[in-house]
Amino acid sequence: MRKLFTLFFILSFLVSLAPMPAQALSLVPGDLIKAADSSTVYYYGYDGQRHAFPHSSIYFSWYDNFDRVKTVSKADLASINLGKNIMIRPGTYLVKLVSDPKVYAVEPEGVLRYIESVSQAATLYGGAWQSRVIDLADAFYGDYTSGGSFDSNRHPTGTVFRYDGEGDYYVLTNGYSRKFLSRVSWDSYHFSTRFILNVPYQNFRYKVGDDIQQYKVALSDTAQTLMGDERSDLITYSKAGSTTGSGTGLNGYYYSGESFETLKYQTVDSQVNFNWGTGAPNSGLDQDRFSVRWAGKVEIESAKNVTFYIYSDDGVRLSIDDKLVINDWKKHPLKWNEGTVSLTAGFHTIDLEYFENTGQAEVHLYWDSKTTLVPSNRLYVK
Ligand SMILES: [Ca+2]
Repeated sequence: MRKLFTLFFILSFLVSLAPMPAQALSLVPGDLIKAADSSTVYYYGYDGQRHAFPHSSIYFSWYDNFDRVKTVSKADLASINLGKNIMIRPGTYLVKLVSDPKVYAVEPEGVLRYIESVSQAATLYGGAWQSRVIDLADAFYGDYTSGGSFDSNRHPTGTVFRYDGEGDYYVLTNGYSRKFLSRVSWDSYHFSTRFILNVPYQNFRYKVGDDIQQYKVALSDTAQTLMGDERSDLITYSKAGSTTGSGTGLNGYYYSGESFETLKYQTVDSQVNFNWGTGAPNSGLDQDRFSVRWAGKVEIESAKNVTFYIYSDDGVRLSIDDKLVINDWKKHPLKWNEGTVSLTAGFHTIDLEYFENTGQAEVHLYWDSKTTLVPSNRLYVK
């Protein structure tokens, strides 16, 4: 192995001394090239280097066929510096390494994120998720970087998708959906339609990013070597001025009985901010002895400790990501409860339960302070 690396080093060194023939070859960044006597295909990158596709499955995460591959002389090929290997296109295949049972999604620049469970895989990719998985030899592992698991149920950056089979195509970048304004702009990125994911709008409602109107080189750079602003188009994109989400509220389930005995009706409540006095929330319920569950997702803009405050009469329980944060399931007059939880940026499940015994009935959900109601645009029904 050491001998091989030494040889590689010497070759790289010799190659670096050779004159650059790109002009004579009239190659442009983005070209695919191979030598006449070899089957190895290279990508000619924006860094002026050639980058090998180390395996056919990696090639087919980027391209559907070999139509665009140009054949050059062996000498011309050898005179172009050899850069790093091409990695799987972000958001395409899921990867399993031969010696590792985990299944990984691939984000830009070869960041691997493991999928925690079969149910998470099915939520992200549907029942046929296994058809996206390819085996990768351990030898390629060194090209990639481990990025841990997903923070929440979102698709990897680079995923191309449409909502519920609708006509518009989007690419997901850092949690933002960015629409391709035309098929022309779509075609210039040579995204393969094989990887377009149908995303259920009810389960995933991504923040709306800027439409893709002008050519963004980072979205098509197979070698992923760009730096600066162009790189940020792919890696660190965040919509300028965007600080709020696109939520509409939580599912509200209203029951007769203090322990969710009989579901009477269901609605979407834009916030949890109710004072029913001594009355009933709805003509379908009695004024006493009812219970309500609000369920959905809450969106956190950036990772932090979040304190939730609830002002209620009577009892409440609040769970975030199935973990109890507030638990005061008792009869009581109006009072404050609070609980703090460390949350990552993104979406978290929220489940708020409330019951009314008799008399006054009131419940309000705040965060950060006792005067800031959790706004509806951070609350999602799913
Ligand atoms: Ca009461």
